[in-house]
Amino acid sequence: MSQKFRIALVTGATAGFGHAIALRLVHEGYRVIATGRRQERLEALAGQVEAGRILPLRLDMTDLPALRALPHSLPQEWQAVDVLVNNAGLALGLEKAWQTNPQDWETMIATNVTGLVEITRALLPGMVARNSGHVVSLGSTAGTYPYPGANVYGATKAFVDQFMRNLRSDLLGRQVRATTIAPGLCGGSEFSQVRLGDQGKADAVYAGTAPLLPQDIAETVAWVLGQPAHVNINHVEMMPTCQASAGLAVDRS
Ligand code: NDP
Ligand code: 8X3
Repeated sequence: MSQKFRIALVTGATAGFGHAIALRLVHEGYRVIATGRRQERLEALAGQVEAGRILPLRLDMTDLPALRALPHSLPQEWQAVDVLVNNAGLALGLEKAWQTNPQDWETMIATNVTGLVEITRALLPGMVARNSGHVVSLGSTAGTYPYPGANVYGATKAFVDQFMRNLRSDLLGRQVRATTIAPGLCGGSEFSQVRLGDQGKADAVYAGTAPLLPQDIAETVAWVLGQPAHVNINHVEMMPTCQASAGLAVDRS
């Protein structure tokens, strides 16, 4: 395969944002390593584009040995990853903190925090050695604005944002960029179905709204990556026009 295309690795490319980002980055001229647990979806994604432009890679973000084996476990011609899009992640439940399943908290932390930092740690040395690269991570408005039931999910996204800001500090003086994209309400993905475990409840989240869509996130990723080399977009917060913060809550009981 020709080396003329830059290489991006997109986690969570089997659905939602990651699927749209992978396709958009192929359109932008990248070769894309598309990861997730559902191999058949990755194969189908690769089948949507010219042969050799997407490498489907089954990768569980909680499998620390597999994450730590990167990039050397990749085919040689795919090892020089220029762009890492840390997109894989999930919310589980909307219960009050004391009513949650502790295992759900562990899963969110393992995926959204531990998996994200481990894959970043695995791929950063190559970017630093080449003095070229960009890490883009999906945060969330839930990392900034608290709401009932967001407990650990929102905290994982606050972690992502601060981790990325700290990366920027470490990377000062290197041509390796770091960005967080923090969307609000976004439909067209499996996020709410995974969170609530029920398609009807998931559909109700978006009823009567015009939410962000995965293509909007993919567009933002492409914009962030397409900035001139001297520009680092630190943090992008985006909401649909139908959403805004609603002020502080007061108990009057
Ligand atoms: P989806 O549920 O549609 O997609 C989530 C992706 O993450 C899937 O490809 C899934 O792949 C992957 N994933 C989940 N767990 C693992 C795991 N253990 N190992 C590997 N891959 C995993 O959600 P979205 O596209 O909506 O969300 C993408 C990101 O954006 C998440 O980080 C989410 O928190 C964030 N976000 C979402 C918002 C929204 O409203 N939708 C708003 C703000 C941020 P598979 O199951 O095949 O492994
Ligand atoms: C997803 C957005 O508001 O459901 O991160 O937490 S929200």
